Amino acid sequence: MSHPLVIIYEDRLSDLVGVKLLLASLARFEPSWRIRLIVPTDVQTEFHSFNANVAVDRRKRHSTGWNVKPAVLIEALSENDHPVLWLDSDLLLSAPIHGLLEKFDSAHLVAAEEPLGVRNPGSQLRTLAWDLGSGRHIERGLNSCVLRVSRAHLPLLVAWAALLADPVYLQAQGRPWNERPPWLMGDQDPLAALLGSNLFASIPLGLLSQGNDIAQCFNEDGFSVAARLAHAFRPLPPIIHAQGAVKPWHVRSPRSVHLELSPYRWAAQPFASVLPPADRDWLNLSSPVAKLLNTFALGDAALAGLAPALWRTLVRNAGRAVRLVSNTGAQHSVASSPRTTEGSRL
Ligand SMILES: [Mn+2]
Repeated sequence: MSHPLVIIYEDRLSDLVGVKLLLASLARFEPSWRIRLIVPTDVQTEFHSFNANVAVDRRKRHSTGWNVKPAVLIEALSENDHPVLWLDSDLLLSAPIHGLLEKFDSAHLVAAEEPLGVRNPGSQLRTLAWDLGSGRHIERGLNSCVLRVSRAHLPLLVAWAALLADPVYLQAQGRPWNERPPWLMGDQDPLAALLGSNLFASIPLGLLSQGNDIAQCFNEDGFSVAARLAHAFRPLPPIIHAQGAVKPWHVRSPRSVHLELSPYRWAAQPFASVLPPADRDWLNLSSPVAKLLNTFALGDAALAGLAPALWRTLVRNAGRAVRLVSNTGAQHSVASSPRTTEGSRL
């Protein structure tokens, strides 16, 4: 398969740190890949200095943020019959990834798995909530931080763009996270709905495995306890994702310990020189707790954050058990009283 055209998009000036690091890591590990960097801002950064293969596109698109994904993929596929690879700007490579992608032929849509702990994973709930006929159930949560597509996927991408323009979806995007239903959280939920539907169930899916292929650094345990133990004193997964609204380079005081100890910070170290000195503070540990945990872990990228990951996993599982018990209680009381209301649509 030919090299993919990489697409990176960022419209937030405060997050160009991630873009620079991703470009530098691509230059090191995938030096022959062409890159289209879409930055609809008037920032004057010389992106070529981080990666000679980058073509900068400053045009504004109709959508912004992650909702731009299908539109810019369709654009690139219409120009040329080559595979196109979307990479979130909060990704970083720690090794070459062409071998990972070449495991899947061009009929496959390649995406990443969500971290294990996310609530309500799987496509079925999303497919049904969007009123699409179910064609298959994809059990693992789907994360669209990496997406490799080809022209075979154009009808899917057109349908995805339509769902991302749906007023119900757009309205939900304006609400806080905890008020959005699982099928309207972000761009990847309508995509999972479509891939699980009978319209697109025949598209073979190549999922990059969380923990092995990609470290999903989401909260404390997105890069899980098991994955951290498996990578102890070994190289990190080849793709590192600084997943979530707060990024390791967002300098806030006090910083969360897990952000200080994010494997992303380790993976960023070799590329520190692409950042101006004022943007490098976050690359140093600052809190006594982070320094202590790092010392105990002998400076290992996977192990330094093990204690916070373990803590978060325990708390999450305890919360799940409590919800299970209280739901069972609620079901008992509903069963013993006359039904007065219709169940809501999912
Ligand atoms: Mn991301």
